[in-house]
Amino acid sequence: MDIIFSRDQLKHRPGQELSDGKFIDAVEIPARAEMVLDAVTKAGIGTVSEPDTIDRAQLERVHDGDYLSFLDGFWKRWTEIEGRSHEALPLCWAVRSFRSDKIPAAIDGLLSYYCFDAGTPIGAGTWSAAITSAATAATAANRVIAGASSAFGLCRPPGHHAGRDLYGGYCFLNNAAIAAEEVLATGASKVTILDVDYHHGNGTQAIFYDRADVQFISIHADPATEYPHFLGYADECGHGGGQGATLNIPLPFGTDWPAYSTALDHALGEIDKFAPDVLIVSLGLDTYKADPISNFKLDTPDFLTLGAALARINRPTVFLLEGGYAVDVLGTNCANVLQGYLDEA
Ligand code: OKP
Ligand code: ZN
Repeated sequence: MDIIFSRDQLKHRPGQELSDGKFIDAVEIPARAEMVLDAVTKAGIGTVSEPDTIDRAQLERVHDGDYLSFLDGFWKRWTEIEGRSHEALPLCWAVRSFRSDKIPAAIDGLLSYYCFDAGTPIGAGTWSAAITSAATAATAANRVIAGASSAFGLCRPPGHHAGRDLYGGYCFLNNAAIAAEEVLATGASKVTILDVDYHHGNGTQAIFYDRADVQFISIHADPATEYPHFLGYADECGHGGGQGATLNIPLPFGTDWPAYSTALDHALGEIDKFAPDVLIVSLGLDTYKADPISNFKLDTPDFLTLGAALARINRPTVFLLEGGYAVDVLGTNCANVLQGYLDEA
């Protein structure tokens, strides 16, 4: 299986994030990617190659142009015009009685406008890493389009929380959505994005909510009890032409493999019915029992079983890394999914 990665993706180095009401050391750190790279290489999953460059048109299939320009120019403005050198977080958001149709002029207002949480700092290398992560996803998609039966985009930062003009949840560009549009641009008619990250992929869902050509299925912690809190309930099924093309399977704290496996079987049955040309897996490994910010109970061997189950879909498959913060075991868990897939494929 081709593995795509660039060391430019290590340039995003967040220091601190707000979590449970206090600042903690950021968990979405460069070491995550290095651990995954090391493990997939040692496991013999495949050879690693650099992503192709990604152009603005590929990004604009998913993202708003003003949003992209904001992110692209942010660090220069923050440092050279505002005279700040610390990483940036927003302070207030346009909730309920606030207007959401006004785009502020001030940089702090813009941060609040384009961001939805206080856990996703922007620093000097953030844009470079994010755009390279998106390029990694697009390149992995292109390997499958070119005929490979599978590919792994070692994306970092992750993407599934990022919306058309919204970042948060450690995500800036929606890697899976960019990969899906890449596939559709080559003439494929249907793509499924299966999101197995512990957290609901609110960005991916929102981007494709009214679309019939992209099926979005997510198995995640119940938003009533877990981040991102405001999307991912079972009654969200798509809208308009996309009615029925979104499936959310929220699960309670403490979910272990037997219960997870039942949810997965449900998801796989729906994918079979949809019969996509390509399957994209938003591969979060934060369902692991010792993940520092999560509350499911999957164990390391369960990830082999997960990979094998995905192979039985029997479709060209693009794996894209999302979350997973138990850094020491993250690489092994990720390699297990890919190994389980290859053994079964
Ligand atoms: C990103 B991905 C709760 C802190 C939550 C944000 C989590 C973002 C997860 N104590 N912080 O889906 O893995
Ligand atoms: Zn997650």
